[in-house]
Amino acid sequence: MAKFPKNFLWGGATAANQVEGAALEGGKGLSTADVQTCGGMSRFTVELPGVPPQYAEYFKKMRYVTYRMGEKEGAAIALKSVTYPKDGAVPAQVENEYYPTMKASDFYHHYKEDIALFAEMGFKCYRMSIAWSRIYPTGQEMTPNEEGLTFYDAVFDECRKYGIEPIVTLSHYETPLALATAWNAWADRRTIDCFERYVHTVFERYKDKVKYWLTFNEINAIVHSGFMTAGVFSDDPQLIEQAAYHQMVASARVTAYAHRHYPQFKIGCMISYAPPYPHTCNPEDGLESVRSFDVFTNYYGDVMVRGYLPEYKLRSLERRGIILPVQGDDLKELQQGTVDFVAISYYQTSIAAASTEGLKTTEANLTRQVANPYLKASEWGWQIDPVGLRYGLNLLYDRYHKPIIIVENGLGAKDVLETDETVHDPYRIDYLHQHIAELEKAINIDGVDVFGYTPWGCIDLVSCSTGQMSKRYGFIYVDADDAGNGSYARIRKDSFYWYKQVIANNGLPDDTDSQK
Ligand code: BGP
Repeated sequence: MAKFPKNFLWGGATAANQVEGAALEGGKGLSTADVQTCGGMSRFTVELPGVPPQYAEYFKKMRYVTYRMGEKEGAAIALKSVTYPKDGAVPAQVENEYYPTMKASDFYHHYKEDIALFAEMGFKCYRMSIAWSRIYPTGQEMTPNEEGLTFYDAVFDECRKYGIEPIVTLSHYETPLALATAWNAWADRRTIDCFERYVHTVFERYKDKVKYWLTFNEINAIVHSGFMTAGVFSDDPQLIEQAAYHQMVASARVTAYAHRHYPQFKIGCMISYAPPYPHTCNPEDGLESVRSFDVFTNYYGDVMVRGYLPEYKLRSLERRGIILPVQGDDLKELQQGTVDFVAISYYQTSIAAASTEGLKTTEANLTRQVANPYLKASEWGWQIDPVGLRYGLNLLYDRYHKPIIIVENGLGAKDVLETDETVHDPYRIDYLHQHIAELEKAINIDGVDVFGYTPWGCIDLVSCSTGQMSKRYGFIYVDADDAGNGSYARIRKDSFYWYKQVIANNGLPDDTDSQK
């Protein structure tokens, strides 16, 4: 089996809110993630109007956002903004609800042990995020929280000790909650200033410890959940579009700033990548495939990589009566703040159909979509498409010709901890094996410039869509259940030893390849 490029960045990925816990320790303020429940465990019931009963069951298992409205308390489905109350509701923690991010995997207290385990696997890099509310608890302070800064100093030092390159997301699905309750966070332009203040602080503080930065995690996911991604507790398309726009202006601004002040930095954007196949060769399906890819995915990359607002988007906004809050030098800033590389999450492809009536659907990352009859699915209904990774990488590289890093990919599954403290996860090894094999072809056969691969949730953590611990992705098992019970001990799964071999071999080892 051909090898990967020399210095290829093998590693793993996590996000602060899903792994750290200690949500109110060390001076941290609550974030938007900390008012989200664990799927299926809430005392509230949220109806999703117009959804057939077989799917309604699925949505009930998703995470809720709890809120207060005067004397009343309630909940909405985090990933379904149509369930958000119309007016006057304030997202908040309420009595008798369990919020899994408060403890998560307790990385805050275990980081030394966890990074040592990453090093044992041979990680070359670790993709993680900084919790903004650990540095600026409400987002509006003028001076940072020193204890929060010290924590990440310690984390980066620990990584460096083992030669692990940190790849740091500045905003991964968590905005200080106070910004959401004050003015719907990113829907308001003032959040750009707050974000800039935070980013300038961490750039300066960690300039000798961090080289790779990502601005916003899965920035395009905002169409599914304005609250989760941008602190917008509303389904008003005007607010959602302006929040995404503000994030892209902020991304450009901090990217240009980094290029001016820290030329050693490499800044990337991060996009949730689920490239569509046309449902049939009917020209209308083909057209829908181009259209949906542009609207849901390419728009964001086009702005952050190419530096301008594309025509197709401007026309579609115009048709919907939405006005982007373009001000002053924004357009020049977008042009001058283009990124150095493109990061993606890849879990599945999608299907574009001119009409979805009567078509079978399935769950996917953050959404439900038309099912592909050629593919199998995970226990959570996410379809598995390793060839789709090669397909997507080719499309992405053709479009931008920028270096690419895959910062999320992986299989969420229920693992069993055996009495002898082992976890046998051949399904995960198989999934990753197939994706790495296609990635290798994209690099060596197609010439796509991919410089790293960090499978999602390298250590078990809280699921973003469901809030469960039992939806596990890790090479390392964390002994905790959905309600936060357990010893939180770390246990190496079979995939841990397998991935260690992959990294040591800089590619799939011949013996594992011959098993295929
Ligand atoms: C992506 C998010 C991650 C992560 C992953 C897996 O959308 O960027 O934060 O959680 O999906 O999703 P889930 O946890 O819902 O299985």
